[in-house]
Parts: sequence; structure tokens; C-alpha cells
Amino acid sequence: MIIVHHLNNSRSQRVLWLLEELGLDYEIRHHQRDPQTMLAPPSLKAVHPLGKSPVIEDGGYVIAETGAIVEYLCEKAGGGLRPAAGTPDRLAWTYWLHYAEGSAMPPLLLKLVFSTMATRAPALLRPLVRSIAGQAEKGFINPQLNSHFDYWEGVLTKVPWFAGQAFSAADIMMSFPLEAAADRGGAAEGRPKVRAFLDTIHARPAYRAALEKGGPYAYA
Ligand SMILES: N[C@@H](CCC(=O)N[C@@H](CS)C(=O)NCC(=O)O)C(=O)O
Repeated sequence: MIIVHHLNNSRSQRVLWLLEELGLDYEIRHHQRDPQTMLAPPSLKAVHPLGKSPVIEDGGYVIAETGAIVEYLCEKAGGGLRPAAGTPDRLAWTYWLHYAEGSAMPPLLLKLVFSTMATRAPALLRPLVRSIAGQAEKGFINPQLNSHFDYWEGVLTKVPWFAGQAFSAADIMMSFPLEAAADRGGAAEGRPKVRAFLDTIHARPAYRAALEKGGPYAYA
């Protein structure tokens, strides 16, 4: 049985959704964030040295990194939600699997850190920290993010799904950046294709089933 180490309100929601779409049996081990720091609890470090989620256990393997987990599960399901090898769609699929965590998430993480920096600073320093963080957001982070958001809108104007004409695991992988971007950076405002993508995935029965099993998730 596949075991998913699921952190509440996190990227691992994608793995639950993928498993529901693929129809694979799984069991969830729930881990709760520290309400103050929002960091993962030590229980996750007992599973993998980095203590991040998602991590899955299956057949004696411990697998971390969402992209690696997605590849493993699609293979296990006999190539489900994965375009055929040697096709342009398969190349696009591989690209988006890597892009989601490698290129889209870093500026979104910067946005989260810089936009909350002042609230975590000592009261006296808050105006200064707010001003420095605001400059970083305005001068660097927001332009980077807008370039990614426009890129997604352009892609979804040409094809309905990230890897082409069919829904695939690449869309599941891209769901978290798009959800976080809509929440933190207004990505869906004035970008009808990004909005429609989010509305469409949120209506999928497997997405709803995964939400029920995973517990509270801020981005749906
Ligand atoms: N690139 C990794 C990122 C893993 C990651 O940062 N997970 C977050 C969940 S959204 C986490 O565990 N955060 C809690 C912590 O860092 O303590 C992946 O896609 O699996």
C-alpha cells in the first residue's frame, strides 16, 4: 500500500489528487504544521532527512520531491496521465513537471517571505523592513511573477492543458503554483485562461475527493 506523508495545507495535496485521478489505493499519514512557524513537525524528519512534504513510501522506497513522486506514480499506474513517449506532448509534460518546482515556485516563495517580513520584525523596525521588502517586491519579485503569469496565460490560450490537448499529471503539478499565484500575486485577475484553468480543476471529482481526505487547504 502506498503511504503518503501529508502536511496540512501544502503541496502534498497534489499527490492525493493524483492518486485519486489514477485510482491507486493509498493511506495518508497526517502531519500538522507548527501554527506559529508554519514549519513541518519533526515527525516528517523521521521519514526523510529534509523533513518536507510530500514524501511517499511504497515497496521499500521512500520518495521525496513532488515531481519525482508524480513520475513514479504515473509509471506505477501503467503510464496514466502521461502522454506517450517520443511525442511533443510528452516533452511538454516533462518540461512542466520540472518547471513547476524549479522555476515557478522560487519567486512565489520569495513573494511569501518578503510580503510577511515586516509582520515578523520587531515593532520598532517594522516601517524600515516594510520599506525594504516593498522595494524588493516592486523592483524584482513582482516583475518576475508577472512574467510567469503572462507566460501561463499565453500557453493556456494555445492549448487547453499544459501538456497539450489532454488533461495530465503536468496539470496537477502546475496546480500548486497557479493556486499560490492566484492567492499571493493576483495571477488570475485579468487572465481569463488562468482563471478558467483553476475553476476547471477545482470542479474535478478527484480534486474534491482529495480535498476531503487531505483536510483544510487554503488555495482551493
Ligand atoms: N520541491 C519540494 C518542496 C517541498 C516543500 O518545501 N514542502 C513544503 C510544503 S508546501 C514543506 O514541507 N514545508 C514545511 C517546512 O519547510 O518545514 C517538493 O515539491 O516536494
